[in-house]
Amino acid sequence: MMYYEIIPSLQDTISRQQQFRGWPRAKKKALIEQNFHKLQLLSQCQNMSHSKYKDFDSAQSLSSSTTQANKRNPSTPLRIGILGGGQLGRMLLQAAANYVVETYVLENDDHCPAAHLCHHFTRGDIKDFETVYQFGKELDAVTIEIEAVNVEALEKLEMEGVKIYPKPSAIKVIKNKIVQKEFYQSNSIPSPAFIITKNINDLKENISFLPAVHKLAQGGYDGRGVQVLKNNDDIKKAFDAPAVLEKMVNIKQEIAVIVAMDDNKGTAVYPATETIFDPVLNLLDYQVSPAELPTSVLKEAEHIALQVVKSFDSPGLFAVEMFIDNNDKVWVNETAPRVHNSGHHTIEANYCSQYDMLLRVMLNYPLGNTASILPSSIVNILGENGYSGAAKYEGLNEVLGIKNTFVHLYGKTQTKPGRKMGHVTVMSDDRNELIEKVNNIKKNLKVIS
Ligand code: AIR
Repeated sequence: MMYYEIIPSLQDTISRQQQFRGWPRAKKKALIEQNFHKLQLLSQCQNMSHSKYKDFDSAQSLSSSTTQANKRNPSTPLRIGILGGGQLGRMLLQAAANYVVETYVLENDDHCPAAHLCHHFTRGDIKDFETVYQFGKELDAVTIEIEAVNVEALEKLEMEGVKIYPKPSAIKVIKNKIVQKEFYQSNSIPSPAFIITKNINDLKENISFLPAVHKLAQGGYDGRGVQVLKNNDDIKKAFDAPAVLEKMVNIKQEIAVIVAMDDNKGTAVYPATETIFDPVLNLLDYQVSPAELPTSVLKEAEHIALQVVKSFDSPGLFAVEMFIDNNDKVWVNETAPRVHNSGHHTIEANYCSQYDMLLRVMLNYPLGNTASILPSSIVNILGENGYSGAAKYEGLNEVLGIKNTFVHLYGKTQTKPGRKMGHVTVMSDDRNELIEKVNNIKKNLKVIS
């Protein structure tokens, strides 16, 4: 084949060149992949170098039958973007340092916990279409560390060939609690009964549904956007915006199961974690892992968590939060489409951490071993009540003196009551000793200003 068969006219080439300039990296990469043999022939006829496209991994592999994993040259850094730069992004970057990756973070605060751990930091709004699109268009893969992101931009990036973990379709469902509840319903996933309230009047008309939990459809996290409504007196706490009113379940135990799914639908499930929530702040106080529950309950929880992730039909890492009621029935509370607070212990206490696992998924490597090495607990270090301002830590010496204790401070410069400032992992094969240590850590470690 002669080169003029590929490029019919010079004029056409020039206009195509201009057109390509505006294309995202992933789209150019896909075009090269599709036309690799033609490009190779062209290069042979013209004796030109491959330098223009040699940094595209797939251009270095000739076989179209090899898998994506094999096609990727492991020496070429995968450009990974993270939407959000909080503690979850920070811990993901800590794990990313072990791989051949080039990391990019988008967050609107350049002093955020992840800012100085990535190769490239972009200050910008993760909720803004254009900002997210421009950030992602030169990347190979993008993940999220918080749900409040612009999904439409992720959808466009996905269409143009950027790999998004998890798929925007899953983020879209999870991001809106009304849609998430409807999704469980339509996929026969057991989740507490609910009604939708569009505003406060809707809620007042459904008082007979109380006691219930009122969850804001969009934007809530870390206890924000959730209110327990027991009776009429609690109406003042309810949201005057689209929300889910979820029937209260008699909870014996709350647990979370983390599941990773790779591009070929292979899955890895972590042992369940018992999560203990702060009743006032509505956020994780501490957790114990692996959960000590009857085998049949654990099996059921694992089965349901897998059912949830398979229904989302998306590669990535998910944390499925569940309730066990007084009759040992398992209910899905909600799912996070990302690395999760209930999985921090996996950094030290499991063979493969949740962060390492997500990177394996994104890099197309085999999934890791989820087994626990030793039973563990994590205690969330929350900003102390009554203190706001530049963060100061008290009691680090005492806590680090406890055997098998690992401190993670998130580097947030400003503390405020209830803000997640860090966590401590403690490991022991004696469960009573674990709880004793948890109480010790809670008593000693304080974040004040
Ligand atoms: N996060 C995301 N969803 C739930 C939680 N906890 C993490 C993410 C996010 C950070 O909390 O890492 O970036 C935001 O924390 P803060 O304290 O800045 O509100």
